[in-house]
Amino acid sequence: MRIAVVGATGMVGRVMLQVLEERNFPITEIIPVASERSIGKTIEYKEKEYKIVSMQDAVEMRPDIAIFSAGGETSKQWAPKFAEVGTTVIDNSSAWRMDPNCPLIVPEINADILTTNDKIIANPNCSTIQLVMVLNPLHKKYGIKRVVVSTYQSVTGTGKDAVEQLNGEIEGRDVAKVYPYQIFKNALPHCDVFDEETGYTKEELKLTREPRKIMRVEEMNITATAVRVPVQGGHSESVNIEFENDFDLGEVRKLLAEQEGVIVQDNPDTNTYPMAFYSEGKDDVFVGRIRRDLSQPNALNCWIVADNLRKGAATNAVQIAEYLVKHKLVG
Ligand code: 2RA
Repeated sequence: MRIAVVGATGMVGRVMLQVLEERNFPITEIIPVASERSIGKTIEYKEKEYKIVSMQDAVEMRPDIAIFSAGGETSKQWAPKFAEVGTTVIDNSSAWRMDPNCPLIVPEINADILTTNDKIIANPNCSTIQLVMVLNPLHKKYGIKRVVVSTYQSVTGTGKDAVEQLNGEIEGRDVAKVYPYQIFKNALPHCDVFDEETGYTKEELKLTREPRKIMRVEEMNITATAVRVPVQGGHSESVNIEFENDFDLGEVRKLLAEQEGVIVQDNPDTNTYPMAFYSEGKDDVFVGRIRRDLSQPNALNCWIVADNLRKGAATNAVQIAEYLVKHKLVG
């Protein structure tokens, strides 16, 4: 397989290359693509140097798959150009996620809808992926009526400039260039930009819309508040789920434990619960603090954590690529 990684020098792009190598993806050639200022530099993949090329050069090289993490504008402009030459694009931006002609995929949930006709495949938002990995098995068993989610999102979701502010290292960095306020010793109820019509941020609207498309459930109501916190390891989410029907807590834990890609960490007696710090570098979605909602029948609370750069972005995209290869949908 000839694989282009578009945005190869960014935080997610670098993790994509790492995950491709770790999982020994069947690659004959890596085509790293980055901004003009990086063209000509090299990246290392499996102890071999690959020169960074321009977007146009990468299109002309006709890779089998192009995995994008380069922002929505770049995806809107270049994903169709790759598709026109027969490349299958897996895009990590929000550009194509709600496009009715583009599948939005979490492999453990809906990869079965993929066909050879899908030339632009959208990778969901990081906070969506970890959420639906828990919602889906429970919805299939009990039917979900409503979800209320509050997120506690790592600064790695913003990028390397934000990470430098994590420890208050804001000398030489304009705080306002990254966030409207310092993130150090703070929490900002502001991820992405505000939507004028609803007062939600775009991050919150992604959480209310993407799960329904992935899970193929139109009537599931979701509301969200997305908060940025000075954490590096991953995103955390406090989730309240109201079901159509009653449930057995033991069965809930069993369903989640049996879900591929989910690990239940849940024992108050031993202070066992998921934490962002310990999720860093891992590909699983961790769930704990599972308990009935004492204020509402047929409802429960839980706490969901995942590394937003891995299962929340790079690993999910690579798993989509693996599915395409396994089912002979590319190459
Ligand atoms: C964030 N989910 O965390 C967004 C984009 N990675 O900022």
